[in-house]
Amino acid sequence: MKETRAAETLRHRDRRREFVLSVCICFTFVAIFLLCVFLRVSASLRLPSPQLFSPPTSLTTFHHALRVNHMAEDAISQNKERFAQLFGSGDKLRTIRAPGRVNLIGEHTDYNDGFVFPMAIEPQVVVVCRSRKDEIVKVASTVFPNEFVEFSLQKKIERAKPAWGNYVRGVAAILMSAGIPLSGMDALICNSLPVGGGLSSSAAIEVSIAKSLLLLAGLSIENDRLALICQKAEQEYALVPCGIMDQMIVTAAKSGQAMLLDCRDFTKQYVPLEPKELRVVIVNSMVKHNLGDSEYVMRRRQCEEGVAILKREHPTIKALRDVTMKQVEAAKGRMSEIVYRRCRHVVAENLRAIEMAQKLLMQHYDEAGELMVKSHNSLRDDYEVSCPELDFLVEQTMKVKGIYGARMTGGGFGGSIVALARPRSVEALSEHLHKTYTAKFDRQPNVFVTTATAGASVLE
Ligand code: GAF
Repeated sequence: MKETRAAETLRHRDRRREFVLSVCICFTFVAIFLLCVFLRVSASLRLPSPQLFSPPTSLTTFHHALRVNHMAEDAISQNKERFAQLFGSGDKLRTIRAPGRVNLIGEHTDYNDGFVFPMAIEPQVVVVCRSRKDEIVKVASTVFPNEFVEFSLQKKIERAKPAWGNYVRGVAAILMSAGIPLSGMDALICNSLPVGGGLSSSAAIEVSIAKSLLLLAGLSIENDRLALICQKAEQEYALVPCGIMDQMIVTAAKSGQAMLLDCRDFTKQYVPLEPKELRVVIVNSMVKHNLGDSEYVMRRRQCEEGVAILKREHPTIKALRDVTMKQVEAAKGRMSEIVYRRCRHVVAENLRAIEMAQKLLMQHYDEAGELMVKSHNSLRDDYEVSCPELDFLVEQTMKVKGIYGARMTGGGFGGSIVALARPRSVEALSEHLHKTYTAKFDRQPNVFVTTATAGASVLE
């Protein structure tokens, strides 16, 4: 009897111990679960902060069939030979490169003081140059082989033909008017960027020419100032009232990273792109619509009109960057339907740019891709800067397995789309687009993969 009771007490104790143990295990699981939820929520609420950003991931081992060789060593030495044919032999030649750019998201937000999220790409402009003894600047281009641009630094620099020369004239004129003394230069502009492809060949030309002139004058200026000078050159000499995105990314890009830029105060936050998981694919529609420039001017005016209306209710508003969606909705009845849609795009796109940077930082590619598609739809329907070719390319891209997202990129009305893809789906995407786009529009798209490259630099 005594033994049975002792055995029962022991069993009872064992059961109690088991119970306490299971409760402890349950508690531990619940605590781990709650910790995970907390970390996830706090991560998604956090804006990307600079200390979160790791150094550039190594991209040097990445090779792909669709990766084009944008101006390798041998091409540069060929261009040096070409330079010698055009300008004769002489002192040591210098070479300066400036990349093109692709904007991942944040379109038509830069001139609204908003956020953009571009990266520099492999196609680039390389300037081969040498100083002259006189005050003459003489420039040739591989894209326009029979034309020279020539002007004196001692006279007022005016706009003139050929049109591409105004980027060169503008940069020299604005540098000089900023009190920067320049000396004469012979230069050859070599371009592996498609002109009119929406990949910012203009900014690449401006920045590489500015850096060449500065280098030969023995000077250098900091990136933001250089970007602002180049933007002014484009506005005043090419007569394009562009925002600051292109010149900023061309000067300040970092290898392996995209750049979230605040276009109001020029704060930059860099987000590494994980090369093992992600490919950035660019598809050039090979379409350049002429109405691009005039429509761009009109969009800027419509945004200003929206701000003027919103300001009446909220006097602190300076730009659409300061406006919430609630304020846009509340002002709907006081603005034209077009201005309302323009404002709605810019306000939503600003938020998408910040959110996309967070998503890429956290490697949430599906969600980043969804934001890209929303951006495209908004540019197509609300901002009306897309065209049938770009819409078709985005639509077809999204049909291919392994594509996270796609959207038109740049000013619009032609140019390129950008897609984020799983590495294994790139080949299938290229094949699909060549087949379907050619069948529909009777022209071949140009599909290529690019890594994120560094901003403009002196090569030698
Ligand atoms: C063009 C402009 F040059 C940029 O400043 C920007 O406004 C872009 O269109 C649209 O996002 O590239």
